[in-house]
This record gives sequence, C-alpha cells and structure tokens, in this order.
Amino acid sequence: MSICDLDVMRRMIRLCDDGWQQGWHERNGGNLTYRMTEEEVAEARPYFDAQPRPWVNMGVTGKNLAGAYFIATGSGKYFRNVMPDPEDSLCIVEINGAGDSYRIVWGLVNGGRPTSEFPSHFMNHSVRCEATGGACRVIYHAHPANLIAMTYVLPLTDRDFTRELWRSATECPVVFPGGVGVVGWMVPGGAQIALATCEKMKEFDAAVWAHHGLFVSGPDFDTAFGLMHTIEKSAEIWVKAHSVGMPIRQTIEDADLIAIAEEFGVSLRRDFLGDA
Ligand code: 2HA
Ligand code: ZN
Repeated sequence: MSICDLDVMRRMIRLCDDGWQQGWHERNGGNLTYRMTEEEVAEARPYFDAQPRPWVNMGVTGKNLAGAYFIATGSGKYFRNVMPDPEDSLCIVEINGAGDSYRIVWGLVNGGRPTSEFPSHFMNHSVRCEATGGACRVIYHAHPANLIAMTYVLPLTDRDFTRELWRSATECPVVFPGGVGVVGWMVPGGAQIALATCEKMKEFDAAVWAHHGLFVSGPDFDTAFGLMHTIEKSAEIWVKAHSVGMPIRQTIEDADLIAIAEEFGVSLRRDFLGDA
C-alpha cells in the first residue's frame, strides 16, 4: 500500500493521464489542483513527510481556505509523467492559518514547487468554494486546441463564446447552463490573470483564456474533466463546421435552447439568449 493507492490519488492521477491522452498537455502545459476532504487528509497523513518543507508566502490570501490541504501538479512537470511517476510530479500542500502561505507535506520527491499557477488556482478555489457553498474542490487548466483556435476568430465576449458553444452540441446547454466566461490575452502565471479569472469564476464555472486555454472548476474530478471535455468537443465541432468551406445552413436556435433547458430542468442565462 502506498499513498498513490488511495482513491483520491488514483482519481487525481487518472485525470492527469486522461488529459494527456486527449492531447491537451503538450510539454509542461496545464495544471490541476484538488482541495482534499478531512477524511482524505486523515487517510493520506500517515504518508506525509516526517518534516514538512518551509512555508512559502503566496502573495494572495484566501481566508476561507485556512488549514486546507491541496493535491497539486508540480511547476514544470509534465502531465505525461504523472501516471508513471506520481511522486515526482505531484505534491500535497498544507495552507497556513492565515490563508496566505503553503508548505509541501508530501511529493515532488526530486524537488520543485506546486504549479506556477498555484496562486491563481488558490484564489479561484477561494471564489468557487464561496460561490458553491463549499462544493467546489477541483480547479483544472488545460490547452485544448479547438477552443484556443476559436479565440482567434470570435469576439472575446462571454456571450459570443457561450452562444457558439451552446449551439455546437445539443448537450452543451445542459452541461454548462450558466455559460462560460472569457478572459482576454494576458501573461500567464501572474496576479493579473489570477484576478481577471476570479472575476469570471464568481459567475461561471469555466473561463476561456484567449490564445491560451481553458480554466474549469467542479465538485469532483469527473465533473471538472467532463466540463473541459464537453467544451472542447463542442469547440471541435464548431471549428469543423466552419472549416468545411460551406456556409452554415442551420443551427440550434434560441427556441431550441429554451426547449432543451425546459426538458432538462436547467436555467440558461437569459441575457445570452435572444438579440444582444
Ligand atoms: O503550467 O499551462 O499556464 C503551464 C501552463 C501555464
Ligand atoms: Zn496554460
């Protein structure tokens, strides 16, 4: 028995491998963090290092995450290597009582630190945790190519992306009835993109990063991966339909979207329906 046999670790590792298999994680692209339950921390604690590594200030504060534990991918680590070598690629970090620093308690056995986007993930966990009454546990960032391609040709608005994605596959309005937010191009890894993403994540559970990728959140690994997968699948259909060289002849109309929402008992963002 090793820590990697724990159910929570197996799910974390599986998502990393699934994302790699999808082609969303070239080189060290993408990052994943998971906020552990108390039971999961108790199960993992026997495997923690005898001596935790030093506290590192994050430059951001999340009061509601004081004392939380996260499993995180490592900075510069490759999703491709997570399944064969999780101890080298992943870590568990503990957040201090002030909610402004972390320390590594397990993993990254060959050195390193959590993902370069950790402050961004941490702030988004704080926002999503608040917005969902504690339900949100996963923040996942990937580089899905079709969605990125859309950011070169569509206006970078929440409404434009949401409408095009909803209309590109019938399941979309059911899977993300709240729509998606869009963040304009920014330097990755910094405070500015973290803040801009947080603003979107107060309203949406997914945020498109122009010319870069997608940020999603969810209560568990399956839901977060499923959201990434559904959005990218829809983007792929959109790109294909717009690439075959024939005009778009028909689509899912607003009345159809409303009918889907009624049938499945979800409420679509009304300001994304009808004429702008
Ligand atoms: O981890 O994807 O946005 C590498 C990245 C940064
Ligand atoms: Zn990225």
